[in-house]
Parts: sequence; structure tokens; C-alpha cells
Amino acid sequence: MTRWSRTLVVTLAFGLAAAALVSAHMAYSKSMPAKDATVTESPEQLQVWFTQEPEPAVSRLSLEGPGGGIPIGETQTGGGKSLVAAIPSPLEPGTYTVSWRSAGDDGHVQRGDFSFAVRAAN
Ligand SMILES: [Cu+2]
Repeated sequence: MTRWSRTLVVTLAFGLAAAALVSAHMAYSKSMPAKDATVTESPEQLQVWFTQEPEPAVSRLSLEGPGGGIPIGETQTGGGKSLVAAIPSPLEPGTYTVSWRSAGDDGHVQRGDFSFAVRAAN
């Protein structure tokens, strides 16, 4: 092996190890309402699914609307690696952002957000 190819092999090995670590984090999988969806009826709850079972102790969903933060129900674990929180009052038409924080198997807290829109039914 040349010195150059040895360097390449070592670099590739570190790259693969780093990729394995990154993929061990939990991640957003899907949600209801879906990311970037437009709905014509105010949803009664938020549900976000992840790639791993969410750890309840560090999990939280929050909702922000055109006028700021919106009170929602306590974040609870739902079925199939999901978190759920009730939306107690109907949402006015507008754009809403759901923020989540949670951790999966490796305990590393991850955060993310996505938006959806509510528009008046015609
Ligand atoms: Cu991690």
C-alpha cells in the first residue's frame, strides 16, 4: 500500500464511523398534519412520528401560530414511535409551526420543526 492509499482507507473508515453515529440519532419521520400540508379543518391534535421510540422524559411538542405561541395539551407518547398533543381550541386560518424535541435510543436530544397551514374551507 502506498502512503496515499493508506490515508484514503483511514479517511473512509472515519467517514463510515461518523455516518453510523449520525444515523443512530432519532429523526422526524412523518406527522399529522403533514409537513407543508394545507388543511381546511383545524386539527384536533398534533402527532409526530419518529425513526425511534421517543423518550417521554425529554419529549415535547409546541405550536406557534401567526400571533405567537399557542397553548396545547401535554405531550404524550402515541402509538408507533410517535408523540401526541391535543389542540384544545380551533386554529384560525394561517401558517403554523410545530417544534419538537425528543431523544431516541442513544439519548441525544434532537430538535426540529415543520410548518403547516390552515385555510378557510370554501
Ligand atoms: Cu445520537
